[in-house]
Amino acid sequence: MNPTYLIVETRSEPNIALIRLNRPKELNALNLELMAELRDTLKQLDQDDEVRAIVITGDDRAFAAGADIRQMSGKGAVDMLLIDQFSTWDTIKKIKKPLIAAVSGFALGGGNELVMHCDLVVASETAQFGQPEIKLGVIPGAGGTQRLTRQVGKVRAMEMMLTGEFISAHQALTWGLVNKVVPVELYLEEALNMARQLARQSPLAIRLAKEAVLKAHDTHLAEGLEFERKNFYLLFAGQDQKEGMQAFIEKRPPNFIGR
Ligand code: DAK
Repeated sequence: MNPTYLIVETRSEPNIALIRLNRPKELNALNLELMAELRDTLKQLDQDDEVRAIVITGDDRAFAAGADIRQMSGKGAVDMLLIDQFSTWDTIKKIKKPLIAAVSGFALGGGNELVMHCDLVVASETAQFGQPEIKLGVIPGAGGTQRLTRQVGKVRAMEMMLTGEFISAHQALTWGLVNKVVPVELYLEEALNMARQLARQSPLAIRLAKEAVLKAHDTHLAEGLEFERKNFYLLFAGQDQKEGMQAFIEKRPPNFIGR
């Protein structure tokens, strides 16, 4: 497999794989093709006995600025249903090896949801986290309403999802979204250090520990996700989603009408 939108390094260090999201001009926006490559790469690494920990990163300017708005803007509810991106995210959710996010710059929308699919998070001091979907006339679609609320609590999740404002790396640390904040020159190295530490442990114990922590975190999550999915599709049947996304593309403020 030769990915177009990822750079995958498995050979530079024993037992550690590094995946770089690689659409720098689009701030690593997660188009369908990138997500498919990420899913397939993670599945492959999960089956590789040599790999014991996986680091996912972007670049200094952006981890990922969310799903690709241009690709999504013209879609209707039925298109979204047929594309069924949820199965891709479900596969990522089921990866057994530990995933470490090394985040610098923007981690927004689906980008922040991807961070929340990881098990440990190292942020640079320049990282910004947000769920700005509300500004596009939609809501998070990859589990954000459920996972963010579990991680930071109701009022903080409400603040992020209803205002769409970003939070800083230090705020994310205080709110429990990230493990560590380090200077921008160090975030990747720090994430790799964490990966090295995990790679020294028993892979089986790591796998079962991850599974058990996720069990505590995810109980009743399935029901919440179903609920979020229905609401997400519903918004693609309306006009505000079209307006919100078109306004972004045309670089103008949206005019929402509530229909
Ligand atoms: N999609 C497409 N292009 C994007 C993008 C995005 N999300 N974010 C940035 N870009 C592009 C910009 O359009 C611009 O392209 P050009 O105009 O140069 O061609 C380029 O990246 C650089 O961006 P800016 O010029 O805007 O850079 P600034 O530094 O001024 O601003 C920004 C950076 C991150 C504040 C701004 O770009 C921004 O607000 N971006 C959008 C952030 C956003 O709204 N993200 C949420 C997207 S919705 C699902 C799973 C997941 C999702 C949905 C469904 N299922 C499983 C069904 C997720 C949804 C989302 O994430």
